[in-house]
Amino acid sequence: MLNIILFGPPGAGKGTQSDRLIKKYNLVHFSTGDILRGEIKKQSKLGLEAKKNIDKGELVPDSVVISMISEKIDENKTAKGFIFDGFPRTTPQAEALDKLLAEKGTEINVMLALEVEKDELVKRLLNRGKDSGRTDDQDISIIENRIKVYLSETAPLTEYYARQGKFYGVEGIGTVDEIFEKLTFVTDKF
Ligand code: B4P
Repeated sequence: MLNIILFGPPGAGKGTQSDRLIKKYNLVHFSTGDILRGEIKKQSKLGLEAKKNIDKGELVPDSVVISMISEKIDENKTAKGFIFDGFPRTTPQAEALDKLLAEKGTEINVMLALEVEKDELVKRLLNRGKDSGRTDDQDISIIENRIKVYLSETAPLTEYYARQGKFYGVEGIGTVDEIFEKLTFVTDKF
């Protein structure tokens, strides 16, 4: 199996590059952001609770996203591999993911971390907010809070995977094709 974590701050290009990686390697895609937005659209209890966090630029509680991912892994027993986009975002999420994959006799092969500076992130997200309808992309103070939460709660995970020898940093500036080429230079080795 090929199991990839696509990592990076909000707006780094995770969703954009995931779409391409899935096609190239025939992987199952798990985007916790997409799953949560689907729940909000359905107005489920989970979605309505998650919306409160998302609209403030905060993370949704670990227990909620961990059980979502656990269910999705169970539903995809014959997958060739998984791409985790926007998950894990905290140390408890990373520990839970290691455990879930170990139970299936597999593990994360690589964390690909897209590196983009703050001004560019804000520009991309505000730009997407013009037509995406995403409430978390339309307000600069919410975007700044998402970046702040990323730096304090999520960025330390690079150390977690570096200790396992699985961390690869990739510059996320340039065209979508150029960045994809840099990512697949790493993933083609697995
Ligand atoms: P996500 O949906 O994961 O959203 P994101 O961080 O904004 O990244 P996304 O993948 O959508 O954007 P991308 O960088 O591709 O999370 C949303 C919220 O859900 C979180 O804030 C949190 O509240 C909650 N959540 C999700 N997962 C969670 C978890 N595990 N735990 C707790 N809470 C969780 O693209 C951004 C823009 O840049 C796009 O418009 C794109 O077109 C553009 N772009 C991409 N590549 C570009 C390039 N090379 N050049 C120029 N623009 C580019």
